[in-house]
Amino acid sequence: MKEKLESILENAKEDIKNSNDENDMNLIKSKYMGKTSEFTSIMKSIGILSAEEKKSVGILTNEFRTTFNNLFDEKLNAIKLEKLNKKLESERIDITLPGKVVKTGSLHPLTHIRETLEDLFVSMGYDVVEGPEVETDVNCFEKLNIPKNHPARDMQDTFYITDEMLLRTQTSSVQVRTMLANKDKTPIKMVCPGKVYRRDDDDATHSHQFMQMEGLVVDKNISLADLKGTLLELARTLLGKNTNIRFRPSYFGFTEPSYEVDVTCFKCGGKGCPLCKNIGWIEILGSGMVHPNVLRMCGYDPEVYTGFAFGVGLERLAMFKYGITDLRVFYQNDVRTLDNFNRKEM
Ligand code: 2U9
Repeated sequence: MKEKLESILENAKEDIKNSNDENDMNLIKSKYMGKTSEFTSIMKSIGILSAEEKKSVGILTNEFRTTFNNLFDEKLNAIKLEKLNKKLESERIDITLPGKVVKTGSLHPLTHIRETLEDLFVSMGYDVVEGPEVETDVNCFEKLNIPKNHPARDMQDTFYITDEMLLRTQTSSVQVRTMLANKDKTPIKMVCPGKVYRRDDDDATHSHQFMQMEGLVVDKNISLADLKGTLLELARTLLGKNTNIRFRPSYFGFTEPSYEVDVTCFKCGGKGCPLCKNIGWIEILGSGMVHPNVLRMCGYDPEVYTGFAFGVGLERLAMFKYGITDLRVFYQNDVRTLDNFNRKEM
């Protein structure tokens, strides 16, 4: 019996050695361990052996099975590993090949400036409020202390739709609407970005339509110091932390006192250069303390409340910041020009 099993094992070893794939291995398994195999008939015959023979044949068959299974598993694992390696090799990806360049869009410079300012003011607790571009004469002029025949109306040549309706010349009408709608007269902190319209002939520095952002704060005890601190923050956020500001007296019907605000030139730091025309300062916005008449007409008692307001033209800011000399590039939307702003640092 021993010789018999040894001879079967020899054949099995030879077959396993010559096998090349999982199919071969399946055939080998059934040839040596299947129902009709010699080994199975030996196992079946154990039943008729004497107790002593049973014991010795049992040991031999166990040894046979263990050896066969070990050889079989070892070969099957080797075949599987080789197959996997071939598959990995055939699916190999050359990660050093250059990728396809995906062209991404970029923010329009005006959008970038608007969003920067909105983020700053939201971080200081302001609401961002928008309103209609077609406005009433009352909201755009009357409530802002610019009555009919007031010279300020000549300054702002307006697109009138009817005697009473017009294209807004400034976003101030949004603040007027907010103050009038605020029945409880609670404090207000808001910025209003948006398009405004003036009857200008378009050239490198004028446009009949442009972007503004105005701010308004109304509360008890609001002072010029609050306005100064706020505008210094605005200037430093947009133009860098070393920027300084100065106030020059001016006149607007809706504020008293009124100021034009200059920033130290961000090209030369204030020493004087072609950008600031050797002055060291560049005017960027207008501001002031809300006129008592405006507070009253919008429902706030000027004896109790004070406020400050400011307005800034976004094209003008972007032109200085990015060295643009013709504001028409903002509206031509030439992708090549806009691509120039597709940088991380803006
Ligand atoms: C209310 C009260 C006061 C808004 C203000 C300016 C000063 C200003 C200009 C900047 C450049 C317009 O785009 S620009 O030509 N704006 O100088 N705007 S104070 O004052 C307000 C607004 C609303 C109720």
